[in-house]
Amino acid sequence: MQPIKKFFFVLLIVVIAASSACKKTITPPSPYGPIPSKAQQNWQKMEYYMFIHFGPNTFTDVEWGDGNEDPSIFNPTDLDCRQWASIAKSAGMKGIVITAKHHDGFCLWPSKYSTHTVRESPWKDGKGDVLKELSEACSEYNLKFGVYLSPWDQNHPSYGTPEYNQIFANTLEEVLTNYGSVFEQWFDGANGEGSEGKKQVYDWNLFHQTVYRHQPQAIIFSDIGPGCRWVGNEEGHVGETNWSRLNISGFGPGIDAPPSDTLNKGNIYGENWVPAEVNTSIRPGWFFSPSSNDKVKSVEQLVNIYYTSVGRNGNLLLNVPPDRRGRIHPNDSTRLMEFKRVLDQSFHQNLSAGNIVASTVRGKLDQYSPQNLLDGNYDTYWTTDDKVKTASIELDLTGIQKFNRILLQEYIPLGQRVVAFNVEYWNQNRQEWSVITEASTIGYKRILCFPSIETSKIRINIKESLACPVINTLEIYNAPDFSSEQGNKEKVHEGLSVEKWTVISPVQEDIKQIIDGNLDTYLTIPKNQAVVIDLGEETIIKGFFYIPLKIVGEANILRYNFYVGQDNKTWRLLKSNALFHNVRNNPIRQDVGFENTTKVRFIKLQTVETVDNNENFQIVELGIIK
Ligand code: FUL
Repeated sequence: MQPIKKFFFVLLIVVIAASSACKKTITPPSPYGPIPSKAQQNWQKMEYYMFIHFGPNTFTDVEWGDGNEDPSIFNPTDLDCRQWASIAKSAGMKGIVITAKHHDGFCLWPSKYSTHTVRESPWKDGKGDVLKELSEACSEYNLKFGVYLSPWDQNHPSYGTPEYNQIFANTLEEVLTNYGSVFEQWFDGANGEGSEGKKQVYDWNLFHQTVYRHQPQAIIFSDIGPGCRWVGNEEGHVGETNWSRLNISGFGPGIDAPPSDTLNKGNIYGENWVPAEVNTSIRPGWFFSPSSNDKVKSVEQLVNIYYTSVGRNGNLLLNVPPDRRGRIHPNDSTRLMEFKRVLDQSFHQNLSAGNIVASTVRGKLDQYSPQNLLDGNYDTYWTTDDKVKTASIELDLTGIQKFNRILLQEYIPLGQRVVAFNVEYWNQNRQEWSVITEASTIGYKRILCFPSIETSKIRINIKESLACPVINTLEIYNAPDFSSEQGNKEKVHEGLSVEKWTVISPVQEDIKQIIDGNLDTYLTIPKNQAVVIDLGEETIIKGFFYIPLKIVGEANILRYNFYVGQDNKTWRLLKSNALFHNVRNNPIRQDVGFENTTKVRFIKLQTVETVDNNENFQIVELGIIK
């Protein structure tokens, strides 16, 4: 080879070697830890969808039916699933999950494995099928369709026997094969008693296999997933720190679930990808009740829930229970539209444009440039070299902007990485950077809320990350302030002359607090002490209420006896060993009606069982319903 040719040959080799070395650094970061399946990625992008609680409880004013309800009570006068779907669509929701079967065992479809179904009801002469109507309405409105099915079944005669698991799997199969594609299978972990106190050991393996056989893409919800997880409360908030990772081995749904706090935050080094789904109701309870028509959550409450769910890396499953006509009540639909308007106003104008630079860019390549944060493309991202765990991005907004929200997204197909970060703004007066807000996790989506600031520059500092940060979106908004006037302040003892009442027992300091109408105070009382109230005069009552302490898992009353009397000696038992429904997970005010009105002077509430068998019980307020 001539020397000159040899020179060019060597040069070529060097260039090829160098460029292939370069190529190494441009490979995307490897996934870190567990990552979401394709189905979980699609599910996460749904963000917000509707829960429908509908069934016998809609007509009986209870939260948990006991399975003895006569199917003839299920008779909606004007059921219209297209109305539900059109409201969900206009509200910006992406799907609907319906309680196909709740704990009372009543099937909203004519199941051949049960005799307690719509077929046995007068609705449409027993020829109706709510699942058929809803699944069709969902496809018409381009919404995804999902199903809630409670394994706990207080009606089915085989509940509590080995045969039941297969029967439940058969009903599952019916639901998953007759109504098209199901995006989410919602399993309630509740595992109470069936008729005659029978208990059931659930065969979760069988249930899961049945789901995956018929709907392989379905996301399975339970306390511990595997598709998505409960957040440990029904109030509408996941943790400010929220890992989509969870350790599930050794745990199970229901009583075997990890502690609520773990479900709320996830596990930083969790072995499985089990993202959070925040389920809550637009009303205090899950089922419709005429008494909650004026207790629909305010726009302010809904907006807060949005920020503590979607804004914290969780999906929002918002329950909107249809009324006895089988339609969504105007109070709920109006509120949903008001809420949607606030969301639209808040997020319609993205202010994140301008010159963006990062302290470091993977391989110094355009492919990973911070410009990707602003391009609206979900699949392009800014990232750094593998060894980098702290970094900053700075956005020059080219002019002063006013804003109060920052939205960030981590590119979760490569796992969840960021542990801590903050946001700073350029303080023009002081000519220095000032911190706006500090936060922990990002995940699929994080929205930070802070008082409006005006500035020309912001900086995001990733302060700790488990692996090199991979961020695909940065958006900035100025959300409007809106009035919080619409809140519903509960009037606890409305229309009653509570000043005439005396709490005779227990004798305890501050005992008056349980009848003072103040929801901010509560008392702890030993379980063996009954609460006795002298109403001061003979009063005609049709029920009573108990307000538990509003904390999940608190030692509230679970089972009770309720007595009335004309004096403080001879008692008439009106409720024996009765259950406050769902009080562990959703400790809201419990209204209990009697069969007949009754004239009384004294009332007595006796605790039989507390949540988690605590020795004491909590009471915020006790009162009567006239
Ligand atoms: C709970 C149930 O017990 C409630 O009734 C409701 O269905 C809620 C969504 O899940 O576990």
